[in-house]
Amino acid sequence: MDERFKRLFINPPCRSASARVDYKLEQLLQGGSFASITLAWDRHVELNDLDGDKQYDIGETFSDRGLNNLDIYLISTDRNNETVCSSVSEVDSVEHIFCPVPETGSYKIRIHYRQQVNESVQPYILAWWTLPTPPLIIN
Ligand SMILES: [Ca+2]
Ligand SMILES: [Ca+2]
Repeated sequence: MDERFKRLFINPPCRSASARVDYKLEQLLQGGSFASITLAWDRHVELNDLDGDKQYDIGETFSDRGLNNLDIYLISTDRNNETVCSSVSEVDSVEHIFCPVPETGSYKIRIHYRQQVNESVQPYILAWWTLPTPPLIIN
């Protein structure tokens, strides 16, 4: 894996439910290569703070406030924003895509905040690895 092409973004917030955030890939992706994309976020829990000190102490518990539903897509911008691959679990806190790039061209990654279960702002982490086209060499 070439580290030059590994990108990581930490905690850009979605503004509200049904929000979409697009990350346009700067370089063309090579047809026949594979794209690996992973999105992760936390389940929202609240501390049952028995002594009111706003810190966890032994014997205290957490209440599960549920999991907001985020999905990811790999989209071809050359093909009028056609979805190439998607990861759209309704229950998990991770979405992962590993799929072939159908043809050399421009692509973007879309995060879709599909369903709000707790807070409207949902931090997440997105990482991806792709194989851009080799640079054109002119002699
Ligand atoms: Ca406490
Ligand atoms: Ca999902």
